[in-house]
Amino acid sequence: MFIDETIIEAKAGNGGNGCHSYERLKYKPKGKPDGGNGGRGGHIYLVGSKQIHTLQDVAYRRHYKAERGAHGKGKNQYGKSAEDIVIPVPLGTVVYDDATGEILLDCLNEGQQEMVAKGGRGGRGNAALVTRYNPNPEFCEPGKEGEEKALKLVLKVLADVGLVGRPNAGKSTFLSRISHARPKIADYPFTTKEPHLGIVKSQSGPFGSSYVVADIPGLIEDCHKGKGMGIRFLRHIERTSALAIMVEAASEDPIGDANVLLNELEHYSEHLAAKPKCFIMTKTDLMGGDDSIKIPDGWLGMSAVTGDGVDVVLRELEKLLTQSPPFAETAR
Ligand SMILES: Nc1nc2c(ncn2[C@@H]2O[C@H](COP(=O)(O)OP(=O)(O)OP(=O)(O)O)[C@@H](O)[C@H]2O)c(=O)[nH]1
Ligand SMILES: [Mg+2]
Repeated sequence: MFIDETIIEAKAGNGGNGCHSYERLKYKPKGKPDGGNGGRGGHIYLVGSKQIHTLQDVAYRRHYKAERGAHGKGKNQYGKSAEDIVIPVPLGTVVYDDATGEILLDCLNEGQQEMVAKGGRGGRGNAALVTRYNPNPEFCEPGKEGEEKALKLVLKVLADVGLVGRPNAGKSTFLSRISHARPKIADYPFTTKEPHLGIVKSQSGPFGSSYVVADIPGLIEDCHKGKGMGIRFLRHIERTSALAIMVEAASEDPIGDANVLLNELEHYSEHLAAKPKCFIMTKTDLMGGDDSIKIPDGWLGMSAVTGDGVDVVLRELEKLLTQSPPFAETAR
């Protein structure tokens, strides 16, 4: 299952207690203080991983608790520090402190790591507490508490181009034509229920040898009010650099339909609606000869089934990508 939002509890380990102890020697009732320090509690880290694509596993476990540090012992033995917990998250995960809303991590790269809950320091044993004025401290410190936080994890997949269209516009068909991605395709609306990413080989390549295209569920009028599948999944094209607005040739009013789509984008965020974009009429193979007049000025036409016009669309997408660098936007 594709899960793109979850709250987890992270509790770092407490520090181990310091030890209160004295050297024991033959014929000497009480030697020098020799209580060791406690060990540090385990930290909790999140780390970006290319291997995972959803928050499902992270959400399933939900509670993460690191061990406490071992207590110090006599004979100046220090307690062992506890193991840290490292939680892998998919690239594109934004981590918020759920209590304050502060962003703790915006995970864009493989291996990018951030401590999200700090383990408590171990308490000092009485050996470490000796001072000139108190050579025999009769006390030791307890370990410090580990941090405890509720973390909100939101996945916003990383893609360069977002496909935007009504259900059935042919978004998934286009993605499967231009990449190895195989999203489900069918002639009923809302076939796509979660984002699919496809890697497209670049033709001109000024920004790299490939780029990523995201296919998301279809948008309908008023989906910002919760109609259809809502607009929550628009977060997955929030960080793209360009959008392809797709309207099928069967549309009575292509410009009106495109405006409905733009309006929904606007409701999500102005920033999203303002991205560089191109307008594409899909399924042109279904138009009769003269109907080509129907393609509005400045739009491109293509058929993902016959392949007609697909190259021109790809060239246009690359042109838009060179105008704005990939992953330009930060988390919101
Ligand atoms: N004739 C023709 N049919 C197409 C073309 N592109 C897509 N279709 C058909 O249109 C229907 C919908 O295509 P999808 O790719 O699933 O559309 P979608 O935009 O991903 O739809 P949702 O996932 O429901 O939002 C399918 O039956 C496709 O076979 C095309 O270029 N020509
Ligand atoms: Mg689809």
